[in-house]
Amino acid sequence: MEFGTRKAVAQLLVMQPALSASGQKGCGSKGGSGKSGCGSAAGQGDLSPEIWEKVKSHPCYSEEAHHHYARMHVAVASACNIQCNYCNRKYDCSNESRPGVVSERLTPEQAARKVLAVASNIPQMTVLGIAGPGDPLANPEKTFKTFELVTQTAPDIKLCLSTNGLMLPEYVDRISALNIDHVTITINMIDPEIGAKIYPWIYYNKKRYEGAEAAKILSERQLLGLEMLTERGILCKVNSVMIPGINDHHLAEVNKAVKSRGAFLHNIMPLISAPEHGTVFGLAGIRGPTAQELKALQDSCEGEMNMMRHCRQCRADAVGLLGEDRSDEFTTEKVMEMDVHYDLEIRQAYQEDVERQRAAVVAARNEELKTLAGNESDISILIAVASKGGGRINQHFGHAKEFQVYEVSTSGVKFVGHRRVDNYCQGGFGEEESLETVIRAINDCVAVFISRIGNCPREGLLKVGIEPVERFALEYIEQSSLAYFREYLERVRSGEVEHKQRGDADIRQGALITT
Ligand code: CLF
Ligand code: SF4
Repeated sequence: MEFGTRKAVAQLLVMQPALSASGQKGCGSKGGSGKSGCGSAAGQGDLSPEIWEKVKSHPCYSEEAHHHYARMHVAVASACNIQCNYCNRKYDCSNESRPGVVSERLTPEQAARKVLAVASNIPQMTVLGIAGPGDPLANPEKTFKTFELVTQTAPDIKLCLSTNGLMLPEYVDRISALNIDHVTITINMIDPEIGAKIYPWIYYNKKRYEGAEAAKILSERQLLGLEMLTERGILCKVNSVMIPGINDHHLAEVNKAVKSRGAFLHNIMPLISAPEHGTVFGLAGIRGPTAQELKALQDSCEGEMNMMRHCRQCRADAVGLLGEDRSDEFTTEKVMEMDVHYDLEIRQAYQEDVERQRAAVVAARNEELKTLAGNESDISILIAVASKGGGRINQHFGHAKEFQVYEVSTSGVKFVGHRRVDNYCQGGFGEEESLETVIRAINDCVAVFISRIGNCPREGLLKVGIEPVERFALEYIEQSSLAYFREYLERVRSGEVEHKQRGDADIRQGALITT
């Protein structure tokens, strides 16, 4: 490699604090109906080399990858052919992210240029997704044209598509021919009576259908499309929105149905619902699930197949690591003025460094795990972590806009979700109200790991029994969680700490969404 290239990589590493903090951190299953290393299980596990190659740098298909690799969406698909009661695509606010919400709609040409601009500036951006703001397959020409243009100019970028599935069977061959090897289908029901409560209408074959008839057609098309894709070896993820009182008890059946048709991953997401969103569910007062309700459903389905728990329900124009949104840096106006230098060599060199960092995270975690050997206990705890990425505890309490939540027990450590919050530090001052929302969001955790925290929030957290922990600042999350857990068990055994079941926690309504 030329010196100039090495220098460029070094500069990029300096520019990306999330990845460069001195060192370094899958989802997976077989394409068929199997289950293997997902959640925070690291590395290839029992995945075939072919599948591993597809998932290892996809931030949605691998939990481990999401700490290191970014995705971007381009909002080229405006129209939709169905109506979901949790969606209102008229809403457009950059502080608010729900299905279909975007700031700008792009032509395929604008989108392709934006992809190049992002790829040049964010070398860990490995995936281009088209996820809206409507349905990509209700806008097939714009969607496929965008993918074609990107394949020609940035061949190392993985292509990803997210659809409601209504038109999927028609386009499976085109998807396959374009090497789009990741497809998400949102499947919220397999029972048309339940579907009628979620979908007021669909528009199919130039005709509008309503009620259970509409839901029946949609469900048949979704399941047929899923089968056709998996037969062709395309990795499929199924997203399901958990809607308390409507499909929450039905999603276990959906899980079985999609598993039997070869889905790779199931992502059960919380309904995001508030009256100000103007959605049917929001206006009707249908609430989203609590953190414990969501986790219980995900846990119950986990025995059946791999569950995705790190979804950030992103906007249809999101850019960056999951959990961050850098779309403001890449508006059409800014992209048109940017000097774009797409350099495959720089990108590959950067990603090789990421892989080294990632291997170091896994090695540190495995070493720490050994120290728990022989420590049998029924206790498991949740720990909240402030992280900017790279698998490290590298964020100040007051700057965190989300906390990642890990479950730790003597069997190991796994990522179980994230909680979005209003950041505590507003213009240099802490906000009492924000502290309350943070506490409600991580109320089920025994500790919060941060790089730093001020005295006021520290005292507020201690008062409600959440221990703020700074001593692992800049260390690896999983290794530190296991070390803390070992000490916690010792404190419980010595009587210093009484282990109690903690209460439930809120999932913030008004958080991110798309696929
Ligand atoms: Fe985008 Fe979706 Fe592809 Fe990922 S998002 S099209 S699979 S690249 Fe990912 Fe965002 Fe969750 Fe979607 S975190 S909403 S699951
Ligand atoms: Fe269409 Fe997606 Fe909105 Fe449903 S959530 S109405 S599929 S854009």
